[in-house]
Amino acid sequence: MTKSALQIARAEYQPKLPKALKGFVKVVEGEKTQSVADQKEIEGLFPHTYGMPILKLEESSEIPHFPAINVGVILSGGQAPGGHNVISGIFDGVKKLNPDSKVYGFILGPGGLVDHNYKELTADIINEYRNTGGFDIIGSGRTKLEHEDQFDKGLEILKELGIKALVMIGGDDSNTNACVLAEYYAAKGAGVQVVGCPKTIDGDLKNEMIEASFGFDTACKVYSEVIGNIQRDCNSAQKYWHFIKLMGRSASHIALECALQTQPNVCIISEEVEQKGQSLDDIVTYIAGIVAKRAAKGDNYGTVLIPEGLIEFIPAMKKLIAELNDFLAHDDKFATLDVEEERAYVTANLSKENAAIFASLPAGVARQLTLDRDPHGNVQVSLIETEKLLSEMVADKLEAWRAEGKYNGKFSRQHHFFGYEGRCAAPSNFDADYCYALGYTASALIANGKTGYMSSVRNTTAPAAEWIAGGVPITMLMNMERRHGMMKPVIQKALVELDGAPFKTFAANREDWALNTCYVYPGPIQYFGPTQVCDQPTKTLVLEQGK
Ligand code: FBP
Repeated sequence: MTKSALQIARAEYQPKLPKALKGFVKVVEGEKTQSVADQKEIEGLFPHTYGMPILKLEESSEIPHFPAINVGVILSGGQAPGGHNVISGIFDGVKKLNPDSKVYGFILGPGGLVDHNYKELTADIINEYRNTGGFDIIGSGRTKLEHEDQFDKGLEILKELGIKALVMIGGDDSNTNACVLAEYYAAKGAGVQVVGCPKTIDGDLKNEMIEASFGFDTACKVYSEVIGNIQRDCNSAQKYWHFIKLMGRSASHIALECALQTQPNVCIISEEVEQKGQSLDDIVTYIAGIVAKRAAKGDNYGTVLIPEGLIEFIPAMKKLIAELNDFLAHDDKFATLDVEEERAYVTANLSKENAAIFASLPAGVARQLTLDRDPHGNVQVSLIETEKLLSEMVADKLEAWRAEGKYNGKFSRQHHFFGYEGRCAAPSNFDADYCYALGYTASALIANGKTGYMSSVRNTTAPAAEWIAGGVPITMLMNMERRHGMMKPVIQKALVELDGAPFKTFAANREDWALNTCYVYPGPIQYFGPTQVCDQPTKTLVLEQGK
């Protein structure tokens, strides 16, 4: 297989580990925990895995004797840079504890467990994938593990392969599944532990114990590089407004981080839109206002960042989507209709208020809202062309203002969507190190018999040697939410906090960035060179930690 020069050089990179993980470790128990909300319900649903203590890994002078252990790994959901390093961390960790240990990968996500589709990950295979992007070592998938027959089917193959522990590498939904599975196997006395690792470029799986989900760092750096390039082009030709949609299905962490890195003229933050109760027209008026003010100075160009999940945060749209979710989850007729019949049928079955909003939407957006959910019941927002919808509406608004004599500029538009481009990039040093440490930590949790935990690595704005490794009970992150029309225990999504330092920093500067041209050009991720260029964490993390 032909490899690029970077691939060859990068294969030699040895990820940095926290000091505590360099030798042998012991597990130190901390405080008992409770769930973030709905404690009674969550405890009732997870009697075997609720309330467990937080765990910290510390250096140990004793040389432990662990029996060989077979571990299964699953990559679940959207790709995120660093997944291969989580697996190589697990592999190196269990091999260090006992060289006869084995790692099996389930193919194409959680479905591989149910379908008994797997392969043993040998040293040769692992070495091919160290420090590379992507999930192609075993592939990923979005099958939701929620039924007991799936758990039992999985148990058959785990028993057959002598697998004592399963590591689920995924986002909030997949780690919720990991917790359900851990509880089920514990209740059954199946002898299989389940441990999770926090993955998602969206950055919305975090709390005080999980500082970041892996992949966020690299993906934001890739997007910021290209936004910077567009801004330089924009500033050179001075003739286009660029509308750039950025991935992040719910939370706006990616858009906010990219704004902090590149200082665009506009960045919409969905959580603020929701808090202020803004309508689509409010957002359009805000963007058009900035276009008009810049035009008055002769600047008929600029950049607008739009988070992928925006539509779902506009309060009126949110109500509409919630009713659509409930209705479509229980309706059998919709799937049998022709495309032309769909809209009228849905409109007729919605409440008056939602029917009016649904009827007012452009056909493409309305249809997208009724199409297939992902297996977790989420609308597939990456398919909604919000960047075009907004630029179209801004153009209409500017024409209306022109007619009233309030605007006299030029408004030529370009559209971009950055999402898939960043999900499989070669992990930055931060993600390469962080992921390797997460995997290594998972192996220590497994060796110490833990189940229902998520691997946690903290203090990540300090040099890697000072990072703190441990485990957080997954039940601690849970609350009850309505999904597919039913209340379900799920990990609470971490949205952008409007009183948090990253948003406040953005809000304090956005007017200046809007009217003046203050673009920053971050350039490409650097893998070799001075630490201040190569090992920088995200601005979000630095600001959140008050540094
Ligand atoms: P995860 O939460 O599973 O990591 O996926 C996040 C994401 O990359 C979103 O940003 C995006 O909306 C979605 O996946 C796209 O999903 P798909 O890969 O199925 O098109």
